[in-house]
Amino acid sequence: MKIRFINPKYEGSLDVYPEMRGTIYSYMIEWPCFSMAIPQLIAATPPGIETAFTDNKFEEVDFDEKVDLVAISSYTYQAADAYKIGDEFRKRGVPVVMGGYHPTLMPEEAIQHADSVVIGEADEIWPQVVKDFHDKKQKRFYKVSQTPDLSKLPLPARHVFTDPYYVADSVNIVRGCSANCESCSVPLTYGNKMRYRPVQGIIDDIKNTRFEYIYFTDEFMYFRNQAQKDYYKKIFEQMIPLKKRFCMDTALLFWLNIDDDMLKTMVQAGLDMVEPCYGYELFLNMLSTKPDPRTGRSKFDDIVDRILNRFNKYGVKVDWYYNIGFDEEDKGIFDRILEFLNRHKARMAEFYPLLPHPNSPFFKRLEKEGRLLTKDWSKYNQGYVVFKPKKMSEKELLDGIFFLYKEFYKDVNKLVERDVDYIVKRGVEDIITEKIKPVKEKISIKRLLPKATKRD
Ligand code: B12
Ligand code: SF4
Repeated sequence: MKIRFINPKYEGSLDVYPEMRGTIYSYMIEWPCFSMAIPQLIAATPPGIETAFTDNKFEEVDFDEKVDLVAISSYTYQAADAYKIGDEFRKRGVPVVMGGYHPTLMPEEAIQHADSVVIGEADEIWPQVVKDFHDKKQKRFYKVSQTPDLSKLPLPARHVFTDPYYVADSVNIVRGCSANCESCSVPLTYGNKMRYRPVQGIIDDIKNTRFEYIYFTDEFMYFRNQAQKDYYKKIFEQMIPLKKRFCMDTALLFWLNIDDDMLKTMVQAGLDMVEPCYGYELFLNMLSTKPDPRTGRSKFDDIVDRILNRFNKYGVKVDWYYNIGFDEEDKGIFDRILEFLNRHKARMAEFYPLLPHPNSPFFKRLEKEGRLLTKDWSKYNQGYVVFKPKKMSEKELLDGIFFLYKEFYKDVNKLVERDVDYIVKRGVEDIITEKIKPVKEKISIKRLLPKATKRD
């Protein structure tokens, strides 16, 4: 039996803006890592079954290939393509199974394009699904009733990512998020109880990575209580000899809770960059409070300064990640964000229109209020505005985001400093082959080149 796994293609968020398409900006924003869904499923596939992988972002799908089962993984922004791929294979009589966030959130929709849909985390149920297809006894739906035992996760099959475009490894530590942000689908698919993978499994997984750079796929690393801090400390201590560099998503405010000893351990373990996934709502609303006109500063500025001073001391970068378009936010938000970033001498930032993930409380509220503009899932990639913002028009939101990119990166040195290997590798190669336009002549290829990380 042969199974072909497919990761459908998706449009880069910035490729949506005509002026940005094909510029180095679009490379900069697109992260160089991959989803662990398919590597995890390949690892869980029973022995004796042949597996193959197509990453449709980089390779064409061969619809005429002779395979016994096609397994498609799909996030919402990939769903439209996932469905096309499913339809094509089914037209040719090849059975299709779908899973992932989107089919989990919209199983009745996904089943129109597949023979089976797996709802939830498939790690443990997968061998049974494969057996059922093998015996031609597959069910329409497989609903995972019990979350998998994370201590038993096999090491993901990282070798499938052979495409030279990848330059970082993804590593998953926690499943679930208790922040319960209104717009997000993580609590809906994984639940709001944080489930921690045992330290040893994570270290073994990291030892198995192929790149120097690691992106921790946990949406939100918590350091709220001692038990959480102790858990992460154990991971970071054991990472020190592995000589990695890593980026993590977190809430900046938690860093007030982190002592110097912990921060030093993280830096020794390779902490390179922090990306705030600030329970988006919470943090942004604080930021959007207008500064005191007398001082030009908000109360929040002092806290940010304290945190940033510590990061600067250890050379840790912050990538300010914004979702914009919350109900409280008016047209003034763009200037306020820019002023805030400039006040804090920020070097990196990304800006996106807020995304109502399907079936999230925000999505349902927008539907009820008649503010949802489209259910064309290919537009759910945070390049488009898919809902009507409360205090501005869709165009104002999109234009505001474009304004932020242009203004924030007016100093092109900032772009150069954003030394994510991916920009270096893809961006430089493509500048040389003239596939993309550098933002300005000033971006020096020589300055970029030495930073490239080699694959082994
Ligand atoms: C890695 C990652 C990426 C990578 C690669 C994505 C890719 N498709 O290849 C990159 C960096 C490119 C990316 C980009 C984006 N991402 Co992203 N990303 C992630 C992240 C951090 C990790 C994914 C992962 O590895 N999970 C671990 C695996 C093991 O879990 P899993 O996918 O759920 O798989 C399990 C089950 O779902 C199921 N399953 C999955 N597939 C299949 C298939 C079959 C056949 C079966 C049976 C079962 C099954 O079994 C698996 C094992 O249990 C997630 C957050 C998260 N923690 O999940 C966000 C996430 C997927 N991203 C999200 C978003 C919104 C984006 C962006 C729009 C962000 C942005 N602002 O640009 C962009 C979109 C693309 C673009 N325009 O650039 C959302 C998607 C929400 C949704 N409803 O789909 C997520 C969930 C984050 C969030 N906060 O909600 N992303
Ligand atoms: S947006 Fe981030 S912090 Fe909020 S629920 Fe989703 S994953 Fe958790």
